[in-house]
Amino acid sequence: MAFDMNKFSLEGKVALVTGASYGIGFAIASAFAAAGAKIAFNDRTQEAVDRGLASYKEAGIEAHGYVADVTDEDAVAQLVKDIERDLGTIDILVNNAGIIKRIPMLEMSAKDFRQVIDVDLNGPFIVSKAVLPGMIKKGHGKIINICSMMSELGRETVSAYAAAKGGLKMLTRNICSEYGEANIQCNAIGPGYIATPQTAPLRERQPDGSRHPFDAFIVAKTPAARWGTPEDLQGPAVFLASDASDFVNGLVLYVDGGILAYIGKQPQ
Ligand code: NAP
Ligand code: GCO
Repeated sequence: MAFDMNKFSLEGKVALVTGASYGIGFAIASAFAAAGAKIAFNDRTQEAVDRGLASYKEAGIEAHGYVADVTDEDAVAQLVKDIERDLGTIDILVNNAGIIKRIPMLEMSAKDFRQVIDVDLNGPFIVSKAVLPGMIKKGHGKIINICSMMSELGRETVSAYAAAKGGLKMLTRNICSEYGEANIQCNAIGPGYIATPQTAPLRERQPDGSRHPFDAFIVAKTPAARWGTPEDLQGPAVFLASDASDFVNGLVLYVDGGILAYIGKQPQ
């Protein structure tokens, strides 16, 4: 049977990538634009949106930027209205905006814990809830949640982040379960350790010029023997946003250089 490569095209689709003025979101939105999609993104401040718009322009991409905090239901409702007015109904949503607080659990305040859950878990709920009615009416939709290694694994200092990203994995499966019949595919990408501003503190050089111990630890823990780049996530994101993945639903696609497959280096 012949295969139509156009199934990977996003020509004419409207995509909203949250928190995409730089980092992983910017890379995913840029890939969507190359595949033919119209790009909308949001960030919390006008300053961040303006910086993002300048980066898209420099990359030759005509993106539309909006100020909206993903934890604010009214702001998100307005965001979706504005995108519908400017570009049309949203076909593809990437819940990318996220924060992390690396604090040992016994030192973490409930306020800090709640803030991480609010952005990383409540945010995707709020934005998905706002775009789903348009998708259902249109008869199709793709939601891609950005999960983490911490959707599967724990580690010291990231209790709130792990709780949120583990929850986001189950929100992914639940949206699939609840709206699959409406031709909505909700999947997730679970990036491994990716070099972005979020992970910069884990890669800082030591005063003597040597690698940060966590940096060396991650390279040893990754069969690919390197940190990932935002570009590593582009192909998987285009796949999950395209018609080529129409029967893939509720999946977390780990893009981690093999971390989850690996028990770790043997002692020499
Ligand atoms: P990043 O460099 O810190 O970028 C996160 C983006 O989200 C920023 O543009 C940020 O804007 C925005 N944002 C934060 N809070 C927001 C809010 N309440 N409303 C709207 N936008 C908000 O992070 P990244 O490394 O690209 O990560 C992107 C996503 O991938 C996150 O969900 C992260 O948890 C996940 N992830 C990252 C890695 C990694 O290794 N880097 C691995 C797995 C998963 P401001 O700068 O203006 O706050
Ligand atoms: C951490 C990291 C996480 C990871 C990522 C792994 O402190 O463990 O910063 O944010 O980068 O989520 O998938």
